[in-house]
Parts: sequence; structure tokens; C-alpha cells
Amino acid sequence: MAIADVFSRSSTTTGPGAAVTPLSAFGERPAREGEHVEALYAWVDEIAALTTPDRVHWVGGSRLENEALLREMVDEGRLIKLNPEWRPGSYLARSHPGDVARTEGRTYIASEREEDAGPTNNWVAPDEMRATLTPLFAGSMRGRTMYVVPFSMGTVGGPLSHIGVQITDSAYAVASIGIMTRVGVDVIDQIAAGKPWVKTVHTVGAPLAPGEQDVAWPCNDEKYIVHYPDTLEVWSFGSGYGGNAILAKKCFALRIASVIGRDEGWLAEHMLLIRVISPEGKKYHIAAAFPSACGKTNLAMLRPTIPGWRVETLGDDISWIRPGDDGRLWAINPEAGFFGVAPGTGESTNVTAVETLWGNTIFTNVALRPDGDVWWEGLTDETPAELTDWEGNPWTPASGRPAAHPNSRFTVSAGQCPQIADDWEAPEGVPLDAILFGGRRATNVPLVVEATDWSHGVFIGSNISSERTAAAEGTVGELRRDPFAMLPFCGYNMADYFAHWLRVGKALHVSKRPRVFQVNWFRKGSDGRFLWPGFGDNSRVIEWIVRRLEGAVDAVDAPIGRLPRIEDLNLEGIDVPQQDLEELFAVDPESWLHEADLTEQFYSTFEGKVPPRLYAELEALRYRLKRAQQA
Ligand code: OXD
Ligand code: MN
Repeated sequence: MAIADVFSRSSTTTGPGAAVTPLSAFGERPAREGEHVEALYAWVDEIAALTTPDRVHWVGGSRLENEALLREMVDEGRLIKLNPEWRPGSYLARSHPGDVARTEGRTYIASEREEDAGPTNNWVAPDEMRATLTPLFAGSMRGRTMYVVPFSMGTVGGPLSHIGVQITDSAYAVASIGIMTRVGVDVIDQIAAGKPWVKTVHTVGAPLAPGEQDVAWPCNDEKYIVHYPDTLEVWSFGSGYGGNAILAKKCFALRIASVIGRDEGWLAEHMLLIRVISPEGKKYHIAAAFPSACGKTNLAMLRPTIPGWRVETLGDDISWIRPGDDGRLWAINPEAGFFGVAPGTGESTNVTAVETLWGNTIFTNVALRPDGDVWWEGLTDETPAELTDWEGNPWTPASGRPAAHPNSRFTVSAGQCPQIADDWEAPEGVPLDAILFGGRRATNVPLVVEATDWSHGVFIGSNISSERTAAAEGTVGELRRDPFAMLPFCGYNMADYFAHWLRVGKALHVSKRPRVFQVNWFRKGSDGRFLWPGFGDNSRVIEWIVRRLEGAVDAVDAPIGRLPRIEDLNLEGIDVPQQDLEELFAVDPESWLHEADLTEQFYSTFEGKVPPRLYAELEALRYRLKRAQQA
């Protein structure tokens, strides 16, 4: 019997023969009164009239309803139930091979004014976009169930939280939203009470003709991920995958929220959030922005290798940051789960993540083991002799292709993380002490450098970049810019976003501003070796940062910021040769002057909109570099 058959029958947790509640027992529209909730009902009716689903199901968010949904998905062949002995309550989804990642080329900011989208976003005028989308959405849910999912980003009713409703015809999206956000009728109560909410509409774009057999992962070759920032709406067509389908995440919590933050004076950021506890028991909160694939989840779940230090996880992808009454910046992780990249997550790189995934996890596009558990490249040192790959084909190490898709994912509740902070759901969030910007840089950028002040920090953030590797298109070594790690996620003109960052910091008293640092775990020596061990040893850099916050160590002024004195780094227990340490912190004025030219080129793409303050930072950097060159 095939593996899928062994575990795909009856996903019930109530035991053989026990009565189970079918999904159809749920889904009633909650009865509430008043003009606000009437507006919600009218909107849902309007979308149903456009998309013509067979049924409308209001998701209430109970555990029993979720179980019924998962059971139905297993019975319909959309999910494979994993062996409960190894992975209780867990499932594997296999996507269509053409629907495996966010589609940035098909992602649009349809703002009224083109200049509000800026040169880094795809723009189409809202009317034109609606004229394109309306015929695509018309009848798009035929033969399917339309789910209405009320959700909150941040705890329901929290002062930093925001709510929304996603309409979707994907049960997979419903199950994922249930993990990644707080879903429930209490959100409808908030809407009824008049709280503003964001409208999000999603269809996989695969209507079914009467009697037509469905496929496990319906989708459409044509895809549109469209944001209307002026009316706080998201419309997504054609994809069932990740950020294209879980609209609360990148679409709402970053693109739309960044616009709300611009207008309300706060920041929606692509940042992990951690609490660092020193051996003296002092607590510090750090948010850190890294482009995708630079180890954000690893840092979020850091296990320090230095004695006495602890890290608690608060979030691994998104932070909402707002000035508090005390004049400091306060941050929450608006999400309720982790949607992490599986390959490369393993015992030796992120044991905390591996432990988090013990059960109750939806895996997508990973490989299946013969024993009904999952596997992906990097999970274990040893490669299993036999697997079913992410496309459902037999696989052995000799197959010559990855068993799991490189963008395969796990979706799991944050509460399952063994080092999650007890108060990770605190509605008011945590006060920020430091902000880190990182990228993957083989050259130039030192292991750590401190910004001299807020506007220098914003300058550094605006210059985040990673070098292209041989695997990506383009010239190897060429810088791929990803300012603030927000390039694909900023819902408005990035130059206005830089100005907003300057404004938010300037409004804070200098003593209350988080300090800003740039980090780079990926610098290489001239022989191509990584100079720094990384992973748990990054705690040594965090220790230096904390000691700077405490005023316990001095720093050395360099043209690019403040560098550590090597003797202040805690290197006990690791063996990094002196020469490597020197290379890790070397600043070559010539190559930095070249970078400054690239920055100027990049800024010029915004046609005069980059704030003068950042040009002043650029000129000051050039001046310091030239002086260093002459010295
Ligand atoms: C993500 C990303 O999925 O940054 O978090 O791409
Ligand atoms: Mn991300």
C-alpha cells in the first residue's frame, strides 16, 4: 500500500468508530446587529454574488471546526496525514509545481497616484486594475466553498493590533490562517463595535464545472496579488501558496500595514523580535531586519553558546513598532505562528525550530519518508535512502535533485516554540532597545558596526544588500539591494518610507531611541572561507551589543560607524585566528567609496524623493572614507 494511503484515512483524534462532527455542522454566519456588521455582511454578499461559490462558510475558529476542516481535506486528497507516531496532528500538502513561492512580478500596489507606489513596486491605476480583476473574479469560486475568515493581527483588542477579514476558496489557506493569525468570532464583535478592518479577497482561480473532478492543489497560471492602499484592500487571484494566499502576512501585515503606519506614525517591519537576558538577569529587546534567506528564523530562535546568556523568541518575521506613552518604541509580533523555510532547518542549525515542529504542523512541499514522517535537505546529517519527493515521485540520493522544494515550508503555532517568551502575546508588546540590520555580504561589511545616531542608522537600513550568488541570475558579487529588508513588502514609495523612519526616530527623545547596529555573519576571507562560525556563536555579537547599550564597553570610531575593540568580544571557547578577526572588521576605504557610488545610483532611481538627510549621510561617509584613505 502506498504511504499516502496508510495515513490518509480518518484524521480524527477521537479514535476509531467515534462519531465525528462534519465540517457542514459549522459555518453559520454569526448573528450580530448594527451598521458596522451590516456593512461586513453586505460586503460578503457582494463578493459571493461576484464569485458565485456553491456555499458560504463563516469560520468561527474553534478547535473542532479546524479538526473537521483538516479531516475533510485529508478525505478529499488535499492533505496527507503524517504518521501520528512521529508527527501527531501534522499534515503534508503538495502544491502545484508552478505555484511554489510568492510571485513578486505579479504583485501590485494599485495606489491612486503612481508616485505613491514608487519605482520599487509594480503599479497599475486602481480603476484599470479593477477592470482587469473583476472579470477574473467573476464566477471564480463556482463549485467551491467560499470561506469567510475574520482574523486579528496581534491579540484581539490589543492597542497595537489590527483586524481584517479574508474571503477565500482555499481550505488550505483557511487552515494556514488559523495558525498564523487569531481567528474567531470575537473579531466580528470588534467589527460590530466599529473597529476599522481590512478587506482581503482570495481565490485560487479554478472554478469547477458541474461534476468536474477537483485536483489536490487548484490554482491558475495567471496570478495577481493586488493591494489597494487607499481603500485598505487586498485582492489575490490564481495562487494558493504562502504569502500569495495567507493575505494577513505579507499583504496585510507588511504592505497594507506599512501604509497605515505611515499615516498613523508607526512602523510595520520585516523584522524578527527577541528578548536577550544577560547573566545578570537584565532583559533587552532587539528587532532585526534581514532579507529573506539570511537566517532570520535562526536568530529569532538563537541558543547562545556563551554561558549565562538566554534568548527568548517573540517573533521571526514581522514586527509592528509604535511610539509608546513613555517615549520609547514598543514592538509586537502581529503573527501567531511561524511560516518558515524548511530546507536548512536542522539539528545543527536551529534545534529550537526542529523541536517546535514536533506536531500540529502543516508542511508544504517537503519530502515524505517511508515511515510517514517528513524530511528535507539539512534536517539531519544523514540523507534517508528512500523518500517520496515534494512532487510525489520516488526519490533516492542518486536522483540528482532536491527531495524537498527549496522553498518548502512549515506552518506551526508560535506557542509551540520551546523558547517562546511567556508574555509573547502581551498586547502592549515590548520596549525596543536595539535594531539590527543584516544582509549576506561576503565582503566589506564587518561582523558588527554601530550606527553613530538614528539618521546614520536609517542610512544603513536604506543600504541593506546581499551579494548575488552563482545560483541567482545576474553578475556574481553584484549587490542586490533590499532596503530595510522591505523591498518586496513596502506598500508605498520607498523614499517616503525612508523619510518616515527619520520622522519616527526624530520624534523620540535621543535617550529613548533604540540604538542601531549593522551585522553580517557571512563575511569571507580571501580564500573563500566564512570568517565567523555563526549560528549560536552570534550570541557573542549580541553580548557586545548589550554591553554597548549598558555603556560597559567603548567602541572604535571608523568611517562607517563604531566598531568593537577586538578585546571586548567574548571569544572564549571558540578559535577564531587573530588574522580572521582583523579581516572581519577591516574597512577598505576604496571599496566603500565604490559602495557609496552605488548608493548614490540607487538613490537617484527615486527621482529626487530621497530625504536630504540621507544624502548628507552619504556625503559625510564619503568625507570620512577619503580622510581614512589619506591617513
Ligand atoms: C517569507 C519571506 O516568506 O520573507 O517570510 O519571503
Ligand atoms: Mn519574511
